[in-house]
Amino acid sequence: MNINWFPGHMTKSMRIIEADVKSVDFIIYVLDSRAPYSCLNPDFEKYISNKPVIYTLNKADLGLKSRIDGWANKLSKGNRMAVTTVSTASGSASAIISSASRLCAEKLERYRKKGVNQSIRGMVLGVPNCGKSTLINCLCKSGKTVTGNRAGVTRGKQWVRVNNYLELLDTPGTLYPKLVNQTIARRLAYIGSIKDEVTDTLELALTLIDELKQYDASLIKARYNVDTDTSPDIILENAAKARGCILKGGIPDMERMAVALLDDFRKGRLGKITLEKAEDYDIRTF
Ligand SMILES: Nc1nc2c(ncn2[C@@H]2O[C@H](COP(=O)(O)OP(=O)(O)OP(=O)(O)O)[C@@H](O)[C@H]2O)c(=O)[nH]1
Ligand SMILES: [Mg+2]
Repeated sequence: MNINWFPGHMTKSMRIIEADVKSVDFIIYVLDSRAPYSCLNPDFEKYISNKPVIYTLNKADLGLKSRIDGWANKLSKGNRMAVTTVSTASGSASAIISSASRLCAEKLERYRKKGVNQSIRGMVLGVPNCGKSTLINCLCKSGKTVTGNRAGVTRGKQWVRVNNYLELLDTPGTLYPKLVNQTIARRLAYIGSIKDEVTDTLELALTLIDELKQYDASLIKARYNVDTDTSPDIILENAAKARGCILKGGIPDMERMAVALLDDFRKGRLGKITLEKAEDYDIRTF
């Protein structure tokens, strides 16, 4: 399976980002805490250039705290800082608003001294489905943007006022034109940033089992009550049998079990999982 997904609307999104980035004071770069490295889009770097960045390790409720903290430390450098968020719950907003105020303190002070009523403006970026629109709704405590549990919900840009001195631009999730690294592509698919229709669900579930075996096999054993000292296809087959996912004639329904396993991972039913460890990656983009 070779995963690639860069539909026409993403080319349009990149153009929106390129055009509007010039008029913003800072960037909120949303990452999914389950695979932060895979969410770092190298194509964003040329647009961000020297703008201050708030990395948001979102969906922290689904990730492993120690690894998320490792990423927060690694990504906080110079005029880039990182915060951990759960956008679906209240309580994440204040960290982002205070980070934005800190990063743009000089500008806010200048506006205050001049007595002008002008807002600082931020652009919210990230791969599809990482929670950009949900984060904006969390910040302004209302459902001003449309959200949804699939990739590609936001299709155009939308300015949203958060408070009397902060405005944010929601952008459509964007990937990179060529996903050369298929490990990254698969991880983006596990977390729902690549739509299921362009992947082979069975193959994806098998590679996820392989990753989870290396990550912590006990999570699979605990969820499906199967022996994990064997190959991913036997694990999936045994999980199907244990779950009663059986076709006519007693054959395990591998396709249905694959869908169930991916759903379990996405909803956090396999436990708190962050597949990537900050120490293993060299971030050379800044
Ligand atoms: N568990 C959990 N789910 C979240 C969190 N943030 C967002 N979600 C869910 O993730 C899904 C995607 O959220 P969106 O805000 O639509 O994502 P997006 O990045 O705007 O997606 P696109 O517009 O497609 O690029 C929704 O089902 C949200 O409820 C979070 O912190 N934790
Ligand atoms: Mg959106």
